Formats: sequence, structure tokens, C-alpha cells
Amino acid sequence: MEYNFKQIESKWQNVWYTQNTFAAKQDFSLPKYYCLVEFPYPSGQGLHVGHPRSYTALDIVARKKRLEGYNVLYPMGWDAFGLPTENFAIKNHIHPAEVTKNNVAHFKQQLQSLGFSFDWTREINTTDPSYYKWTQWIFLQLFKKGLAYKKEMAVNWCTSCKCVLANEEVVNGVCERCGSEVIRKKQSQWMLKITEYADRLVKDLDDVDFIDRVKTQQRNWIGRSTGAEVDFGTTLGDTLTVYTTRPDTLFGATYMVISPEHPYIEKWADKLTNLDEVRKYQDEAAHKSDFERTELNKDKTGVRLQGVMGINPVNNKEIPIFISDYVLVSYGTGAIMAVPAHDTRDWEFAKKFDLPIIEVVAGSKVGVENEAFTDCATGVMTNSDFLTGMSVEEAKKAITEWLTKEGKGHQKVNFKLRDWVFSRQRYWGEPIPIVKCEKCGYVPLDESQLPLTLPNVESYEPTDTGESPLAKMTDWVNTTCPCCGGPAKRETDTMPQWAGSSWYFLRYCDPHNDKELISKEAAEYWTPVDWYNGGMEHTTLHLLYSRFWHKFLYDIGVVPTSEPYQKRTSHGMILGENGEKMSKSRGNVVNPDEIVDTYGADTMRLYEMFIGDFEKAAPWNSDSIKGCKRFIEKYWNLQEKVVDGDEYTPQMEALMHKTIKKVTYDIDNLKANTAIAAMMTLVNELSAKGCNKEELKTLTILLNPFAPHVTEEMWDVMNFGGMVNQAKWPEYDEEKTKENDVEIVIQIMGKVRAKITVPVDMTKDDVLATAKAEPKIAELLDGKEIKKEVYVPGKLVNFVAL
Ligand code: ANZ
Ligand code: ZN
Repeated sequence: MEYNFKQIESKWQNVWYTQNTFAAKQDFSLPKYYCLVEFPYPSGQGLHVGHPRSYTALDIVARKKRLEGYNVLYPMGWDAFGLPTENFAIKNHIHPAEVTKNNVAHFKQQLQSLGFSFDWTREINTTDPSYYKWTQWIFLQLFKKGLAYKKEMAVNWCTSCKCVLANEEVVNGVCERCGSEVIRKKQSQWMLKITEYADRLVKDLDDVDFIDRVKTQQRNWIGRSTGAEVDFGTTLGDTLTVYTTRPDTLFGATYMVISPEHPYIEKWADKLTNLDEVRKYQDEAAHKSDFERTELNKDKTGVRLQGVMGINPVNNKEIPIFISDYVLVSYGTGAIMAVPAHDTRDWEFAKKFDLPIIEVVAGSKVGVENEAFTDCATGVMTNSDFLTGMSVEEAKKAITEWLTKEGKGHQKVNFKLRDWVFSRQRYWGEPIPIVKCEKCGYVPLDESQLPLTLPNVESYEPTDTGESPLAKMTDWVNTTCPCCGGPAKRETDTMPQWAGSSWYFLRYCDPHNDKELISKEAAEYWTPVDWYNGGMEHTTLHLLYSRFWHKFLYDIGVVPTSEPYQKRTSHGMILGENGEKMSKSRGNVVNPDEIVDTYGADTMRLYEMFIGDFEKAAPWNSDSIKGCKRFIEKYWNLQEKVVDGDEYTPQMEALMHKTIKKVTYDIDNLKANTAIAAMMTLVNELSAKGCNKEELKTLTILLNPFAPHVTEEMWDVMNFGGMVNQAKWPEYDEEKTKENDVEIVIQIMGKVRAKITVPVDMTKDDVLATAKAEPKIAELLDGKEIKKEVYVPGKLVNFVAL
């Protein structure tokens, strides 16, 4: 029977869209389930085959939860501010708002064509003033609580985008977006004090169900470490404080290193006898990114400060002080004590500059002269005066107590996490709702003035001075101070793209509220998100930033939970057929529109789920798509195999119950691939043996979340009543999932000759008797003498007969 997927799929997509079939209900007494996928950036390229992997996976969850009776929220929107749109707009002389509108329309049509059950009544767009009004509102609250501040600082500056980049946007020393060189430049920036939340951002990970690798990434990024600050003396009288996670190794410190930007260099400038050399080195370091500077296996460089020595507080020994770029100014105190025997970077540096290496933890296999002994957490102290003989753990405690008592140090917790650079000198972003008044300083706009809309500019190209294009709009820039009424200037920096996505999941809960960001009732009911899936590339920053904002909103009473997402999973990338990342330059990009056009949405959805383990990367495979298409056709043809009555064979009944159990479990555990395999088996069986109406009905519900169009059509033609998306998810009986019968292979002289099905609990003698009575076997054994009978319970019988 022909299955016209084009006609049928568009028919149901229309019905769902016009009837708002999947709109979440306003009835807050129902049990709720909130499924979230990362909303796309509507780029000019349109949908990528990677998007549907995530969207289909949670569409399956959302559809199943609805069938289980939950009030499901599965929304979609657009993360539409950002550089690619702006760059495209500049190049093609179209306003970014226009570009966005076109891209959104294209994306939406593509998503529609895949039959996702999004609640389109809640569609949001971060560039919509009614949306970014609340992004600005959050910024104002942060400002009022002292969590947004302006600071002159060295920033990463992309020479091509002419834009400040966050550390995380600099990958291997180049701009993440355009691949151009990134230099350091001083600029006044808006900053958000995410560091104030660092401890909670680590601790609260214990209370959420994020997959392990995501939790690890969050922890690594925040980088909490416990150590000590130790005060070293210097021969110039100043105290030089270092941060170390290994205070136990203090007796092994043979030199010190300060970062090239350390303020003591200025302080000591006129006492240093090699200042020229020092200045030259400082200049070179200024041109490197933090990444280049801390790269592990890079050649160590540095300059010794001539004219000053450090003094180790534990033994008053004088040790040299160097500047080197492997010590960062922005971490700890910007100064370290170097213990070459137990730290690899210090070891490499010591070898290069011929500095002493003193072993203080015993146990190196090759000797510390040959290699740093770093894996020494369980070692025993040596060469360390009163610490000698202690374990590393004991020594850490003892030395920290000693330092505290002597007033030469104390325990200290440090974080790798830095405050968040929140300014961008670009046009296509949320305006920052602050004015600068000469008298009053930075003054927030009154909330009643929000949204502060982005004005239309003539040209949105970045300026060479590094100012935002908005700076040229004097009409807009010049304003009056909300505080004193005097002349003031608007902030012309805009927010980074991360802003809109840091709270979007809240807006979906109450998208049309013009009084509040979210109502108390909606927040109580819908938050937290029950299941959030997205790419691994967003599991560090986006996740961290949105957790930070959510915690802040919790602190000011906007939301009732301190974590936004209960569960977070991540899908693997879909690679090209050649196993490489899909990219235009490799020419291996698969266009989802073509797949939908050739095979239909249901096939595409099944295929993307069948492609492999959800969390792993998987290469595209065109043959496998055809297999999925055949499966759908085979299912469709079952309507011709329906037999009257509803008698079950015990085997088929067991298979039904087993399949229900498997599909139910697999959907909840992101194993759509094995769920599909189980349904393929079931379809094969039903197709071979014929099926009754009840069986087809159950199968149709099970398959519906995966292949929503063909199942909706089947439901309709079979007159099962209503629509399948309103059916009830089938239940299974654990007892009936158990095998009652087993299939036994019968061999003669090791060759398979027949198969029999017997009850699992049949005795050996009975199985052998049944085997011999099997007509084909009886014929083959006729006239022969059975020398030996082998029986492997539940599996096979072998007759040795001559
Ligand atoms: C002595 C020592 C001995 C160290 C040893 C390590 C091993 P985490 O865990 O990342 O916090 N360090 C401190 N400040 C630094 C800076 N601004 N730039 C570069 N390195 C810095 O690492 C802390 C360790 O990194 C500190 O402990 C310090 O070296 C170094 F066997 O002090 B350690
Ligand atoms: Zn003022």
C-alpha cells in the first residue's frame, strides 16, 4: 500500500499548528513536565542536521509525557542577537532586524516540516523589545545589588571583529568566531560579579541530575581549589604573598616567580639593575593570550630580577625572584613559590635557568633531577625540618597552622572563575540601560523607561576606536540624568549574546506577561525545567551563566528554586558520512530539507534517533536512512494484515509486553535507538504472523512519539477514535514480559536441522523426546544409532548418530 508521506505529513502538521494541539495547558492543578532544548541562533545557513538530533530526542520525551497524562511545556524560540547576523547585515547592507526576521521565518518553516510538538503560542525572540525589556530589567537588578560594575581592564580584542571577547571566546589564541588574531587591549568594561556565586555554583551541582561529564566541566571551569597564601619576605623589605595549593612543599621552594604585570615591578623599578631587560620581557608577554602563556609543553621563558631576593619564611633562606609569563596576574596573588621537584612547569623552568631542585616528598622512581615528582599526594615528607616524616595531608595541615600562628600565612580558597565581561562594542545586542552623569556617575534608568530600544543607525559597522556604533548616534547618546536632571550620556556598549539565553527558559513559562518577567504562579508551577538537552559546546558557559542568573533571581525572590534545570543531558555531534565534522569547506554537509523532501519527516526523525548512542558522535549514513523508511512502510502495511478478533498467542503477548516495557524505559533513558530496534522486531513479527486490532493500536501509540505523522494517519484510517496524540500510553504487566517458552535448536552431528519451541521449565528427558519426535529429525534419525545426546538447557540439542 502506498504511503504518501508528503501529503500526509503536511496534513497533520497543519492540523497540529492551527489547532494548537501541543499548547501547554493553563491548568496548574495537572502534573507538569517541562522539556527544554537549546533555542537556535537563526543563522543564514538554516537548520543543520545536528539541531533535529536534540529536538527529536526531547520531542519524543514530550510526546510520551503527554500520553502519560502530564501537562507538558515544550517551547521554542530564537536566540537572535549576535555577531554573525550583524556581520551579514554589514556585508549585504540589510538591517540586522530584517536579516533576523528572514532567518527566523526560514528556521520556523524547517522546524515545522519535522513535526516537532512545540508550543508555538509561546514562541519568543531575544531581539524583541518585549523580551529584552526583561533582560535589561535583570541587568538593573544586578546593578542595584552591586553585581554589575564598570572596570578598566585588559581585554581580549579581536582584530577582525573589532570586538572584545570573553576568555572563553578565545580558542587557541584566536577568535572563536572568525579565527583572527586576538590581542590584549585596555578598555573600560561592564562586568558581572559571577565570582560572588562561585561557591554555590559548585556546591549546588550535588542537587541536580546533570550527566557526569557536564558536572565535571562546570567544576573545572569554576576551578575551586583549597591552599594557602604564604608571605615571603624580600631583601627590599616588602612582603611578597604567593598562593599555593601545596604549602607542604615550602621547604622545597628554591625560587619565586611573579607575573610580568605584577605591581611590584613598578614599585621596585629604580632598584632593579636589569630594568631594560625586564621591560622588554613585559612587552612581549603583553602580546600573548593567557592560553599561550599557560600552555603546558611550551618552552619556558623569563627574566631574573637583579637587585632583589625573596626570603622563605620557614628557613629564612634567600632565593631569586623571576618574572615569567607562565604566572598569570589574574590568578591567586600573581606570584608563586616555585617547587621544581614537584611541579612540572617549575621543573622545566629550573632546568632551563639552572636552579636547585630539592626533593621534599620522597618516592620518585626516576629521581627528581630527571623528572618532577608530581603524583605525590600519598607520599611522605622529606628534607622538611619539622614536617619530615609526615604524610602530605598531615604536612599541609601542620604547615598551615604554623604559618597562621606565626602570622606568615593562612588557608585560602581560590577560584579559576573570573568575573564575566558583559560589554560588547557592537550594535546588534541589548542596550545597557545605564547613563553616565558627570555629577552622579553611572545611573540606572528607571524601570518605567524599559525597554530601552535599540535605535536605528545609519551604519552598524564597528568603529576603529573600539566604541560601539551607537556612540555615533549623538541624539540618542545625549540624554538627561534620571537622578539630577543634568546632562548625561547613555552607555553605548551592548550586552553579549549570552544575555538573552541566560533566562529564556523562564520567559516561556509566561511569555506574554507585560507586568513581570514571570508571574509567581507560573514560576511556582513550571520551574525548574525537568529535562534540558543541548550541545556539549554549551555545557560550560551558557549553563554556568544561566545558573548564575537563576540563582540571582532566586535571591531577589523572582523564582522559587535556586537551580534552573533539574536534569541536563547532551547529545553527540552528527558527523559527515566521512566521519569528519560537517562543514562547507569539507563539502560533507547534509541538508535536512533534502532528507525531509526525499524520505519524509518521520524517516528523518527515526533515522536521527537510530544513528547511534545519543551521547556519542555519529557519522551520517545514507543506507541506514533507507532502512528507517522501509520500517515505516512495513508498519503502514500492517493495516492489511489485521485479522479479526483479539486472540493472542502467548508468544505475541509476551513480545507486546516486553516491547512496551523496553520503549517506556528507553525513552526515559535517552536510548531511542534501542527502542526503535525493539519496535522493528515487533513490526517484523506482526507482519509475519498477522496482528489483531489491539496489537496494532498499542504499537501505534508506542511509535507515535518517534514517527508522529504516520501513526496519526494510521489511527485515523483504523478508526481507533480521536487522535493518537490524545491516547493513553500503554502499560505493561511485568509477569507477562517474562518468557514462557524457549526456542531450542536441534542439531545432528553439529549441523542445525530444525527448531522447536518448548516451555522453559520442560525437563531434559521431555525436551529430548520432543526433539526426536520432530518430523524432520525423526526422518533423519531413522535407521541410525544415537551414540550420544548433548543438551544445552534453553538453547540446543545435538545428536551424535551414525
Ligand atoms: C607551589 C607548588 C608546589 C604548586 C607543587 C603546585 C605544585 P590550582 O590547583 O590551579 O589552584 N599558581 C598559583 N598562582 C598562579 C598563577 N597566578 N599563575 C600560574 N600558576 C599559579 O593551582 C595552584 C598552583 O598553581 C599553586 O600551587 C602554584 O604552584 C600555581 F608541588 O605552589 B603551587
Ligand atoms: Zn546626575
